[in-house]
Amino acid sequence: MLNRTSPLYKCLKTIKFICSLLFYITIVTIFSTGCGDSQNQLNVFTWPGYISEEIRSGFEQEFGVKVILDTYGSNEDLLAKLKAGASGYDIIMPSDYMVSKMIQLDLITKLNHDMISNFDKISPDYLDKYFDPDNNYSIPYTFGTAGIAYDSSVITSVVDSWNVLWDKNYKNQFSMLDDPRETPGAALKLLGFSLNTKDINQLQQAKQKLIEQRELVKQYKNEAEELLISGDVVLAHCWSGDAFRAAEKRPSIKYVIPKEGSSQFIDNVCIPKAAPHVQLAHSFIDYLLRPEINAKISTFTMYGTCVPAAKEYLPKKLLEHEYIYPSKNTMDSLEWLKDLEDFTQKYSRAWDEVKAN
Ligand code: SPD
Repeated sequence: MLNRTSPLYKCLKTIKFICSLLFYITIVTIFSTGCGDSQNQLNVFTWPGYISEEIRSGFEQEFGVKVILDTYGSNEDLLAKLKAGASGYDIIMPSDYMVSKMIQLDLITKLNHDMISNFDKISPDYLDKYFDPDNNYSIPYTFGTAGIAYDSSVITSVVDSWNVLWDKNYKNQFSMLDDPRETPGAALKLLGFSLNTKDINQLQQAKQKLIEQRELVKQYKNEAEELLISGDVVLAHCWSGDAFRAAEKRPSIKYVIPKEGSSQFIDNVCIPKAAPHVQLAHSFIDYLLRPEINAKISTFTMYGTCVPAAKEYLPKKLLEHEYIYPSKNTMDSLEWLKDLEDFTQKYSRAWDEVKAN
């Protein structure tokens, strides 16, 4: 038994006190920084297949931070998450019409252009668009189109119209995008209407068309790449990058923009209003705009680069490929999706009814 007055007893007591103090400081630190959330962490909420491991780990190593990726399937899913109060994200990647909606709803932060030294590397072709004139809130990440991918070793007839996705011969052999704007948009285009129509009659016709198609569809899915590569589907309503990536693995896959027209998009990098790491988010945006990094993004996603200097680092096959850079005529035939304000609910309802059938 140790004597309470002995030097050894006093020494052990001091050590015990220091240990308790350290334990207390650790607990306080963890809770005051948000239950384990670190200042050295960037939380990115993006589309699947948009940030490669190389881009993620490159930023982590250079900046000494951790990058956590989470994904969403559609602009509407992203919006719903933010509106429900998700507050931990530092970076999000909404498309054009969703940027304007988020500005209007005050969900995204004004960017500090002084912290984005590579801003002037962006081509003016992708700046000052209708959804964010002056790019106060958004930086273009990639651009692309929606269309039809098909396996030319199976489908030998000409594929040039949305009609092929209503052909009973392909029952259970194709997928459609699972998107409340793109999918009604394809039906609207087939019917000769704008994919931004606010005419309820036209929207009802498109809904009926999609209900009629329902029993033919194998799957509603936004990432058609794997389905096409595995041969699970021989046709897919999809975005251009996903078709191009599938074609890399299965060269008989081709991609076409239907003659009735389709949509084009720019996906953008934005910082949500409640982002915990705003400064780091600006550094990440600046990093993405470095030409050699941007070339890696284009090579990985197979969407177009908005940074002309990145082309120096791109493989030849990605430089002028028609899947990425369609002709001016084709681009002129394409529409941008627009925020339809209150009428958006009618699209969501129509889409829910299609899926429920
Ligand atoms: N695999 C990434 C797909 C990203 C597509 N975003 C397009 C949105 C068009 N409205």
